[in-house]
Parts: sequence; structure tokens; C-alpha cells
Amino acid sequence: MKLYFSPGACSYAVHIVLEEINARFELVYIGKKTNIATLERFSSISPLKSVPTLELDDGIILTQSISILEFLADMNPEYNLLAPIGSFDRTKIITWLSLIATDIHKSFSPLFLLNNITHDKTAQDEIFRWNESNIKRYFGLINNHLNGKCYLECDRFTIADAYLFVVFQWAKYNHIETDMFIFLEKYINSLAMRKSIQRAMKTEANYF
Ligand SMILES: N[C@@H](CCC(=O)N[C@@H](CS)C(=O)NCC(=O)O)C(=O)O
Repeated sequence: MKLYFSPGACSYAVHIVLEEINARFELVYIGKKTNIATLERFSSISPLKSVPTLELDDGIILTQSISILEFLADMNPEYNLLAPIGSFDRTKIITWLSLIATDIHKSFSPLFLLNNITHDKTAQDEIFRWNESNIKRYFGLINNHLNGKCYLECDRFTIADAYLFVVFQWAKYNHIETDMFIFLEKYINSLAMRKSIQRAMKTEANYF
């Protein structure tokens, strides 16, 4: 398997899950230092040129974070990273994944692209503040939910925790204050100690 990734991007969640299931995989770096041949290959397999893109050993290409995370969890049920099809637990985990992918992730995206959107500093500031307030609203909801819990659902680590861990890091990167979310902070600090996360973190740090 090959994971096309950019350090610290949403592909980091897939990287964590690959570590979690002890998969054999190769990382293909996509970023400013990627050579032209790799970029051309990446463009040919990933129509939106976005990470994560996962290339399976038989050549099948998977894109989109939720579908890749779900595929890896379903193919490796012994790690209990999701829940059986049709179960309420599965629906609850997918609910979190949807919030993380479509609301939280996409509130962060413009913050990384402010100069691509506009060079007007006032407009940039307004875009930043608007998205920051939404991110804080979502984090507030999750913080309340995490009171007394170590994981988002099912009292165990799931693919939703992997994804939430990653988007939370983007708040730090963008200097968004999160100290008030005490349960969320505690949860993230505890996830950071996990072997899979430590391994993925250490590897990705080499590419920044
Ligand atoms: N909906 C996609 C979003 C993927 C996405 O936004 N990837 C970002 C990194 S976090 C990326 O590759 N951006 C570069 C680009 O789209 O050109 C998913 O869930 O995988």
C-alpha cells in the first residue's frame, strides 16, 4: 500500500490508522519538495490532487478521508476502529466523522489559504474570525461531550479519534486558543501518548 500524504495534513489521520493496524505501507510525500515525476503520477491517480490518496497493492486508488478510514477499519475489524454495519455505534462514529470532515476540517481550510483567497488584510481577518468562531463552536460541543470520556464513542479509540486528533493540531498551528476546552485538551494530550500517533508524528516531523 502507498499513502500519498502531506505532513500534518488530513492524510495524517490515515497515517495514524495505518500504524494502528500495523499495516505494511509506503509513504509518498506530496509537497513543495516533491519531484516532478512523483507529482505527475499523483496528478494522474488523484483527480483533485488532494491527500490522502491511498494506492492499494492491486493498483486500486482510494481518495477522501472518511472512505479511506472506513475501508481500513472494515478490512481490519480485529482492531475495533469502527463498528459493525447497521449498528447504532457505527452511526454515532460516522456522525463524528461527518462533523470533523465537513464542518471542522472545512472551517480550517480557508485559514491555510488566506493569501489565495484575498490580499486584503481586513478581509483576511474577517474570514479568519468567522471560521475561528465556528471552530470554537464545534470544539465547545465536543468538549461538553468529552466530559468523563477518554474517546469520542464506544469507550475505545476509533477512526473518528484519529481524525479529530489531526484537526485539533491545526488550531495550535493557527494560534487559535483552546485552553478553555479542558476536556478536549485532556483527551488530545492522552491520545498524543498513543503508540500509533507517536510513530506517525515522529515520521511526519521529518518532512516539515
Ligand atoms: N474532502 C477531502 C479533503 C482533502 C483535503 O482537503 N486535503 C488537503 C490537505 S488537508 C489537500 O490535499 N489540499 C491540497 C489541495 O486540495 O490541492 C477528504 O476528505 O479527503
